[in-house]
Amino acid sequence: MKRLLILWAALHLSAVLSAQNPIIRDQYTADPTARVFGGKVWLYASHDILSPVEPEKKWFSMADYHVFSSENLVDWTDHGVILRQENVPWGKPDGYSMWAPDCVEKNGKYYFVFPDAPRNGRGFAIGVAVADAPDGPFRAYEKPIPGVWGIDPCVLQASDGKTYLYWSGMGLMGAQAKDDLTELAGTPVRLDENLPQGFKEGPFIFEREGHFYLTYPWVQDKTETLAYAMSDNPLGPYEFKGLIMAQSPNECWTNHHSLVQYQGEWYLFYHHNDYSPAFDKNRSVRIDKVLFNPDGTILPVTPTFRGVGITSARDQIQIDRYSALCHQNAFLAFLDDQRPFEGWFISLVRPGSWVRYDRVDFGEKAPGTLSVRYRAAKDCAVSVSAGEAACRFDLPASVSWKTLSLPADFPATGIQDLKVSLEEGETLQLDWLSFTDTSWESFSDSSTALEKYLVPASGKNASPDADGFVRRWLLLEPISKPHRSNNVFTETYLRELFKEPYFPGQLGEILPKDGSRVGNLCWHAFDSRLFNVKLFRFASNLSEDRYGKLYWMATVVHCDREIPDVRLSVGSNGASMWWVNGEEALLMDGDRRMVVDDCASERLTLKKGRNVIWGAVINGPGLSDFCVRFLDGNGNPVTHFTVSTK
Ligand code: FUB
Repeated sequence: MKRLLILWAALHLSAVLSAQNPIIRDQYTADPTARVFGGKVWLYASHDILSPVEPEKKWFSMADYHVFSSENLVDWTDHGVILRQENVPWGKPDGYSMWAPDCVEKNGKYYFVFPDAPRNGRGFAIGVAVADAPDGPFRAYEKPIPGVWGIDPCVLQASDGKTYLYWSGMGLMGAQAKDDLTELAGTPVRLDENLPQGFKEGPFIFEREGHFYLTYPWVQDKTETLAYAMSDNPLGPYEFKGLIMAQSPNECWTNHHSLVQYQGEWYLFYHHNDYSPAFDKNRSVRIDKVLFNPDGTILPVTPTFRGVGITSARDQIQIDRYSALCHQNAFLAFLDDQRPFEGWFISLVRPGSWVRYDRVDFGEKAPGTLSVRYRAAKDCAVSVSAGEAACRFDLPASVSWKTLSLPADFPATGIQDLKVSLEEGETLQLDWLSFTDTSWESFSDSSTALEKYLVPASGKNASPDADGFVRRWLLLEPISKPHRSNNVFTETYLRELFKEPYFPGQLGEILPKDGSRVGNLCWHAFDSRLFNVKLFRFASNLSEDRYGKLYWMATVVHCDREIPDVRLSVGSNGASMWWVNGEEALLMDGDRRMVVDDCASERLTLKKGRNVIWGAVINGPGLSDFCVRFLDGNGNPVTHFTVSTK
C-alpha cells in the first residue's frame, strides 16, 4: 500500500480525493476522531467491513484501523493500516471488535487508544499503541489499561496540564490518566448521571475558551442524535445544553463524532451509512462546519452532502454531493447499485427542478467551455447560474452516459454558488459538470475539437472496421510523465513503468466503468472516428498540457467461437505495451511513429467469449496515437468479433 501511495503521490494524485461527503470513498469508515498534528488534520476512524466470519450476522465488524490525513480537508491521503487485531497482544486475534479509537500526542510520542475484545474474558477492554509518528508504526502495549472496561475512548489533554480518559462503560466514565496512558491516575467518575437519560456511547470531550464540552451520541427518540453538555471542570458536573445534530431521517442507528479546530474554523466529523443504505453498520465519515454562539453554546449542525472546502470550477463538480436540492422533483441515486463507491447522480425530474452546489472557485478568468456528463431519454435544456453569470444549454437526448462540451458564455469569476435548473425536458440525470478555459471558438474551429476524433461510446457492441481496427476503447485520462525526450523508453524502463500499480483492477478481467475515477482522473469509453485512436487530441481536450503523458487503455473483444492462430498487430506513437487476457503480448520500445502493423505479437488464440485487451502508451514530446487489430495466419485482418468496454 505504501508503495502505491508513493507512486500516486508522484503522479500528483492523492490516494483518495474528495471535496464532499463522504470524504473517504473507497472503503467504509466510522467513528471519526480528528486531531491536528504538525499542521495537518489526522483522521483516526473505525474501519467497517462485512463480517468475514459471520456474514449472516448483521453486526459491527472491524479487523484493523487506517489513518488518513489532509492539509485542506478536501484531499485525503490514506496512510494504510496502522494496527491490526492480530497485533494486539491482549486482544482476540479474530474478535473483529476494533471499535471507535482516539489518538493524542505527548512529547513526540503518539498514543493511539482503542477498544478491542480481550483474548480472555468478555466485553471490551481499552488498550494503547505507541508510535513516533501519527501514521505509525504503532506498537500495542502488552496489556490493556487496568480497570477500564468499555468502548469508545477519548483523551483530553486539558489546559491544567493533566490528561483525562473518557469512555463508555457502566455509563459515561471519566478519570484522570497518566500521560502515557499506561494506567489511570485517579478514580473513575460517572458523568451522565445528571444528564437526560439516553446516553449510549461515543463520548468526545474538548476544551474551548475556558469551557469543557462533553459531547456524545444521545438517543432521544429512535436513533442517535449528537448532544452536548458544558462544564468548567474536565470531570464535571456537566450541564446539558441540547443537540449538535438531530437524528438522521433514514435511520442509521449510530452516529459518532469529534470536533476539531483547524486553521481558525471548527469542524464536526461524524458518520452516516451513505454507501450502505441497506446495512447501517457499514458507515462513512463526513465533515461539516460548526459555529459557536458568543456564550460558547454550539449552533446545531445540519448534515450536508456538500461538506466543506472549495471546489475548483475546472475540476469535475460532483453535483450529486449538493448543498441544496429541490426536493419535490429531484432525487439522488447510485450510478451502480452494485458498486456504491462509484458514487451517485442527480435526477432533475421536471422543468423547474434544480440542484445547488456551493463554493465553486471560478478563479480570475471566466471559463469558455462547460462539460457535462449526463443522460436523458429526451432532449433537455438547462440553465446554469453562478453569481451574476447565467447561461442556458441544450442537451440532446442520450440513453447512455455522455460527456458533452458546450460553449459557455459565462462571465463567472471568484467563488460562487452554482445552480443547475431543468428548463425543458424531463428526468435529466447529471453526474458532473466541469468548466474549462478553452474558448469555444478555438475549441470548435481548430483541429482540437475532440468530437472530430473520439465520441462517447454508445449502443450495443461495436464491430471492428473493415480493416479490422478496434475502435472502441476505454481510456484513462493521461497521467503526467514529463519526459523531454523519447530516448528513455528502453525495454527495462518500460517494464518497470508499466509494472507499477496505477489503479485497482489493472490488467484484470473486469474493466473500470466509464466515468469511474482514479484519483482525479476519469475513465472514458470512446469510439474512435479514425482507425487510429488520437490520444493527443484526448489530452488536448482536457488541458493545454498534452506532452509527456502516460495513457492506459482497455477493451473487450467478444468472439462467438475460438479464433486460433492470430497476432495482435499494433502501431503506436510512442512506446507501448499490450496484454491479451492477462498475458503480455507486445512490448514496443524506443521513439516510435505510428505505423500500421508496426509490431505483431506471437501467435495467440482468442477465446470464445470475452477477451480482455489492455494497453499502455507513453510519449514525451510529440503527438500520441495508436492502432490495434488482429491479423490471421495469412496476414489478413480478423473482423468476425465485436467490441465493448464491459
Ligand atoms: O463502531 C462501533 C460502535 O458504533 C462505536 O464504538 C459506537 O460509538 C458506534 O458508532
